[in-house]
Amino acid sequence: MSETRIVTSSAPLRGEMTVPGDKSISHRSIMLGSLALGTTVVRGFLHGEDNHSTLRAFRAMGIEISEEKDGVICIAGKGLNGLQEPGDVLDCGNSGTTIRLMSGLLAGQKFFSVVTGDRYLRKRPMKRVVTPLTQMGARIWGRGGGDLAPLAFQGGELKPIDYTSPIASAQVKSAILLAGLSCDGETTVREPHLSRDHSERMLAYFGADIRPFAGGVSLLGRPRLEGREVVVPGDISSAAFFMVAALIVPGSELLIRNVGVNPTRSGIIDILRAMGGNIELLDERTVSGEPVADLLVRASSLHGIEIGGAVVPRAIDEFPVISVAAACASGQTIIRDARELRVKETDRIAAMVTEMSKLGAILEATPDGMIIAGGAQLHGAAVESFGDHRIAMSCAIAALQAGSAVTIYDTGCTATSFPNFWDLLESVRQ
Ligand code: SPQ
Repeated sequence: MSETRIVTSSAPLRGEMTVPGDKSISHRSIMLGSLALGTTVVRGFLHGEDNHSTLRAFRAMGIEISEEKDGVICIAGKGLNGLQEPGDVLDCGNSGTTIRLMSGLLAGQKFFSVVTGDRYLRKRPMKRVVTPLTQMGARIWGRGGGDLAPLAFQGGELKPIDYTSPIASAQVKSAILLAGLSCDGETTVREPHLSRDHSERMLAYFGADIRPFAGGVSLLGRPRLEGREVVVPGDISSAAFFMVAALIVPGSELLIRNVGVNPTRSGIIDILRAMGGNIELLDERTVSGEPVADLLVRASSLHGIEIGGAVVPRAIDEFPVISVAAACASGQTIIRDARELRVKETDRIAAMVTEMSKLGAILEATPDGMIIAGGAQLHGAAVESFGDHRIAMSCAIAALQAGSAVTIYDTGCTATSFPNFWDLLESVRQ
């Protein structure tokens, strides 16, 4: 995986591009397609390493999943009771979404299973899903008192709960909803702010009785899910790197086509616009139950802002690249309420502060965010990704504005979410 890249500063970025399919939606398409009856065809599936971990796990539980031409995925769904006991440990690789959502699903199966992941995933907290699932009656064991993978499940009957999550997390919410599929009755999840709602939208799209309300969502158990065609839009978290690149490199103008703009994910657009970014949404439409648009982004003079509250979960994966935009903006940016960044693939607050400082940015970590001075002239240096795809790509975007070459170590991790990132970056640099 380890790979070193050298990125030099950029002339304007211009032209049209598309980014690969949405990672969150691609995971859910495999999961719900497997639990539905009949065939699910997935177009625009993200062929990244994280989604392949999900795909392999469902194959290991007896689901036939084939790859057709153009990367289209066909899933022969077997219904809610169609999964089989896997013959081996399910390896979720680097993917938090795979391990946490599958935990919800495995808790309610009639078999034994074990899930694990790479050295980064085995450090990420699992109590957040283990606690509510245990309240539903799940039997789960794990390292660190049940907080760390590998996790073992002795599946069985679950009972529905009404759970108030202390954090806004789509993975916690989705794990409980997936466990709720196997229950008799209504499962409810409440959260402090709305996290991404792809699971809810896709469950409804496959025919589940699911009702969002202010502050939460309820699902009626044992639905009949029907196989569907799912068209996955481009991932706004991948588009975010090119949005920031086009905004900070003078003279740039990029049209990024076919991007998912679900309001629970589009916090990046609101934040960059609030910083003075010129971003237009064109041809807004709905595809497979998800809002989609083309994004026209023009270079802009950005200024610092304060970011906190409900927008944070709507942009949670974009804070590494938001910190790059903030470093290139005039004035101070303060990011609050983003403590969750500390338990991603790496501690993304610590990682961005140390690596952006090496490039000459002036920023400091706070317990739940960062304070970024803005206006610094970035220069070349050698930086680390810490094995985190979003750190590697954010450093590459910062390098476009640096006075000399930036060396980025350990960039192979970009394949987890954005396998053609480097080729696309080259293709839009003039
Ligand atoms: O899947 P993973 O490894 O957790 O991926 C990340 C990412 O940056 O790609 C986070 F590290 O995205 C999460 C996101 O942060 C994907 C996700 C989902 O698909 O449900 C939800 C968010 O996590 P959480 O913990 O807020 O629910």
